[in-house]
Amino acid sequence: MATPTVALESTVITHGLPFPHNLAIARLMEAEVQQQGAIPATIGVIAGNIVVGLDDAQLEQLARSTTAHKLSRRDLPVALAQQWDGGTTVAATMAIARRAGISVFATGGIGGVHRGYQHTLDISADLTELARTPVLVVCAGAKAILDLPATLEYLETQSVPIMGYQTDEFPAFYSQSSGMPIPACADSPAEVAAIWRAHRVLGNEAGMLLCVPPPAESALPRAEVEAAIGRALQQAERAGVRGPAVTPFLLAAMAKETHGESITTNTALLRQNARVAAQVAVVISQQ
Ligand code: PSU
Ligand code: MN
Repeated sequence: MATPTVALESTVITHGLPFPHNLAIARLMEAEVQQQGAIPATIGVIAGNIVVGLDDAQLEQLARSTTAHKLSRRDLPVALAQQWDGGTTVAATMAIARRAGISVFATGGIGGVHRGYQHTLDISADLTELARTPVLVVCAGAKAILDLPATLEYLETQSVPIMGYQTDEFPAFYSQSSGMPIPACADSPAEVAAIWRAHRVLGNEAGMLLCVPPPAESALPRAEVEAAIGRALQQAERAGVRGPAVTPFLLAAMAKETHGESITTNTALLRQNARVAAQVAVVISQQ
């Protein structure tokens, strides 16, 4: 029996949430995984070394750092050669997890197709990674700041299976529903594990998405979130933010616009996703 292990990303620590929330949530996610009898492996880069399973001092170092880089998959070669510290995105974490033999990964919201992509061509490398790297990603959907219908279309084109966890609707990260259906629903960790197993038996090399809605008690109403996103997007436009800076800028703007409520929601869903991922990893390890 393989040891159940859950990969965790670190861009959410370096660029997704402010200190000290980021450090607290990194520790809470690890604890959730452990409580289910699985091993947490938070992945990041320290002084040019890829670390699979950051220790507590390394977690704190990244959480406090104001100079750590946001590392997507394409940034890893430079980070290694030039001895950077950095938080790995979903894309980079998936690629590293696969090499380490870890097939289950928990995050908050994946990156996706940005609103206005017709003009910017801004499509997260998380999506291309999902198309080619067989890792099961447990998330609360894609971040609501994105173009969710376009993100779903992209995943369909790339043949990435997507399931709702006890829901048949695509969650909208801060809110439980987006109004968009997803084609499959899994009701238990065992059901998720069975679908994952079939995916791999078929020889599919894509990743797979398990979408868990944020916990009801901390989810935000969609109308309120949409209004805040509108204001956050305007601020990004005015500030001329482009490229990898867009997502961190919008997440920070959302925290301000919701008076910190988005951080509470983000924390709750990250914990929940870590727990569900660990439950699935335990079943997979018994197969
Ligand atoms: N989800 C969160 N907070 C985050 C991110 C996701 O709740 O900070 C990060 C992830 O690491 C994701 C990245 O891979 O944002 C996407 O960035 P981009 O849109 O630039 O690809
Ligand atoms: Mn981008």
